[in-house]
Amino acid sequence: MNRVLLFNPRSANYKPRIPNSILSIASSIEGLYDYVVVDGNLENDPWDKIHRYLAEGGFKYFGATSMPGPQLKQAIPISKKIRELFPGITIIWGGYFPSNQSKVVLNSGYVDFVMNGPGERSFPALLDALNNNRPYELIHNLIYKSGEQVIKTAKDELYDPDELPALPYEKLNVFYPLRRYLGKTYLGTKTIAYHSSMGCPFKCSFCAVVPIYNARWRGKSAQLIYKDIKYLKNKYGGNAIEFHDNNFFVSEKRTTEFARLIKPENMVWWGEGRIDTIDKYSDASLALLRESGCRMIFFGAETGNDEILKKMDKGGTQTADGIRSFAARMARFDIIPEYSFVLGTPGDTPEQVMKQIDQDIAFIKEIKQINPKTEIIIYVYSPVPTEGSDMYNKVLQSGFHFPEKLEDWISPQWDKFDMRKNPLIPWLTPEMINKIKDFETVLNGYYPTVSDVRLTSLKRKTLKALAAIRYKTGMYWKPYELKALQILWKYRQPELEGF
Ligand code: B12
Repeated sequence: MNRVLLFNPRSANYKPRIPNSILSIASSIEGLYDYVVVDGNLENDPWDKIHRYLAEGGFKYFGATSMPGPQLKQAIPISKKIRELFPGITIIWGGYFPSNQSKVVLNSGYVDFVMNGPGERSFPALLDALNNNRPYELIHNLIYKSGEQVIKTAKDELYDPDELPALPYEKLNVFYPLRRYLGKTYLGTKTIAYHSSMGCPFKCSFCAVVPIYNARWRGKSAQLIYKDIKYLKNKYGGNAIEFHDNNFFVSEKRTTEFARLIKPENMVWWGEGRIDTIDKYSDASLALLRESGCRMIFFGAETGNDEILKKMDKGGTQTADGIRSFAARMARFDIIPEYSFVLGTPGDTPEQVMKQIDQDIAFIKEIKQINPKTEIIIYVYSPVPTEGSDMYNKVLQSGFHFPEKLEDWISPQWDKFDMRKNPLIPWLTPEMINKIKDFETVLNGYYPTVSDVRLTSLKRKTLKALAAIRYKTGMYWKPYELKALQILWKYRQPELEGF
């Protein structure tokens, strides 16, 4: 028997979403292999379930997906235990973390293969090679060890998403009722998580998508997206959509075609896009997006400093002025821009880094003045290995290095690193981190996010009143009173939890 166990480790918010990574992999072996899915987001003790499956026998492969951060807390110990107790099982990891950190993953000794980016073609090809004792060295998108050497095979061209098999929603429903994945969010009571494209056509020097997709993007056609959404709506009652694409809005034609199709369905939707891309959309297109239910769009604004924007390689056309005028333009169409900023990027001296943090704080306040509905997400810069970029070179020069042992990624020191909240970055002093976090607390007090559906209007007003003096005077230092209320009211942060 060649059974396959696919594992989605628990992510930050414990709020289940349709697990698209594992479902895409499942779709590639549908009808070829007997497989089961274990979802850490829906299990109190996923190891218990996994152990019971493996003890049944017949399993030859264990496939896990992982982002950096909390998912590793299950992916690492569980893979390790499987290696100890079931040494005959081949362990394969995929997703953003192992693709970007393949060396440390393979050196652990308990992961045999890493899928480097899309797995829809390479995963079945790998299983086929292993089952038939055939060489796997020529299969694309693979990383493995040969002796002490880490080998990366060639990358496949991006697949045409329209040609990939449909996701096996019905099969997932056998393991976990699909309804449990359609959660309540700011967008609706039954929110569908959907992923409609691969990659991103840009090469921002801080982004983890770049090493994997190398500025390539392909989108599923509007009709097929609509067909899937309609199915999930009719069969399971989905009434809102979160598009999880790295960049949903690359093609105005595709976006507007989708908007026209979805408009009569009365669904609210959200996605991620680029300021300069969407600013090129016509007024008619933007109006159509809003009418079709697009309520909010996530954008990487990053910083108000044009020099840094250039270093970030944002494609050259994103500028501070563009960020400002676009916030105003979105207000005209009643679409909320959700702007994310990366504070604490490397500088030549500590004074320069601090000055930049202050300037970014001032810029964020300016944006809020231009369009108070703008949602602000603040990240502390955490490096990703974008080899060759100026920014990453600067990071390396500062003495920064990633953990050398896989388990170190879940040590208390590192486990928050990729939550972009508490990075171990040489050029950022505790004073700088505190300033960023204190400002964030005050900002979230003065402008609580609309996406927190539990926060009543009374709570909002209380937070705002309490934060007003600090926000207006710039006294962000140690805002314990606000923090206490945010903890008490379980204030949610979209950057960590999604909606
Ligand atoms: C949904 C999502 C979340 C959700 C998870 C929801 C949930 N409850 O499960 C939430 C909001 C919780 C979240 C949180 C975080 N996320 Co997140 N998230 C995503 C997002 C938007 C979609 C993931 C997805 O479903 N993709 C669709 C599938 C089809 O693509 P895929 O995962 O790449 O899978 C393909 C291949 O990678 C491969 N593959 C994947 N898994 C496997 C497994 C096997 C066995 C095989 C063979 C192949 C394989 O094959 C798949 C099909 O081609 C991605 C961005 C993106 N568009 O992918 C970011 C992303 C993965 N997240 C990221 C990060 C950093 C985080 C956070 C750590 C920090 C943050 N603040 O964003 C937190 C904490 C994560 C955690 N571990 O809990 C980064 C990772 C960057 C990096 N440094 O590697 C991404 C890339 C966003 C970004 N551009 O920065 N996230």
